Amino acid sequence: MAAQPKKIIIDTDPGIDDAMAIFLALQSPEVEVIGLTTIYGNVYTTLATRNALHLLEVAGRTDIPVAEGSHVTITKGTKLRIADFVHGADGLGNQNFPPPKGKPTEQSAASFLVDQANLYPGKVTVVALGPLTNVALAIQQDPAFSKNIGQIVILGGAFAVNGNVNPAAEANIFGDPDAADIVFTSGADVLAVGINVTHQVVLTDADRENLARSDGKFAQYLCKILDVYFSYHYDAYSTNGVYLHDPTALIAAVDPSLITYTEGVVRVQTCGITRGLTILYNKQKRFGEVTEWTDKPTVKVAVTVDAPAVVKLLMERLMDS
Ligand SMILES: [Ca+2]
Repeated sequence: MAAQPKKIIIDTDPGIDDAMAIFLALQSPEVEVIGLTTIYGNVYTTLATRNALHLLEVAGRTDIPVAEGSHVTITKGTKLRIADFVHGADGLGNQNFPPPKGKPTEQSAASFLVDQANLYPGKVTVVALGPLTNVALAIQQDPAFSKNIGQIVILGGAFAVNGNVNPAAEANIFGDPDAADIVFTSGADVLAVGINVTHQVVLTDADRENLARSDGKFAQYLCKILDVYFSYHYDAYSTNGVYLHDPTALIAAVDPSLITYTEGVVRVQTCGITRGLTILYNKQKRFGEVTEWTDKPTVKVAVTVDAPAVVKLLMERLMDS
């Protein structure tokens, strides 16, 4: 008998690569999407919610609930960094899609996360594709959350490489470094997929052309929204391809055999010029002094990825009917 699909909740700030990851999840028999929770990042939270509802309507999956997340950081910060210059003002490639018909649940994202973790202890994976405010709020709301949640797969961090907001920080961690530090030190089963890994996974112009020729369920929709994302990458990195950040993290939840990881303690810098920096202590040295990493729980940090296999899986599923 085939294994039961893994229940996942996608915490998301759609976002062009979020859209790819959500569609990929919906096309993957290995996982059952039991909800989307929304967060600011690529757009403000209100628009993230609207886009999440819209994407589920495009997919014909309005049975999946959307719970709206926090509009401010865990420290109640309202000065948010919004990456609309990467994804378009609407977050979805400036396509001016009509507003969705659906509405989010009455429940907040954090309460939804807590409830689902209690309902299915050890069985729910959160795939966090934006700043970690909602997940940190769930940890604060319920002391048992970090034990009850199955795994938290984080797209975030830049482990021993430059960031993508500035040389120190990756965007999702930079969005709420205090929340990220809470999640990394929570004791939950955390797997972080950082840009040291996702920068190895590129969707090329040739892949996009294949997508354009496909009559797969999501192919034409994605080709439309990808233009803005390709333009940004050309301007920022001089490449004719785009990094598959969010889909790679999603695939780490779908098929963990496509990545390898190391284990250690991760702390996040929460202030100063290196705000958002993620530092992994690999436990190879026993420090004489007590440090900020001492006695903190370990997490998993992805180190390698089978990039061709990730792109192949993504393309197959997005071109599927
Ligand atoms: Ca995202």
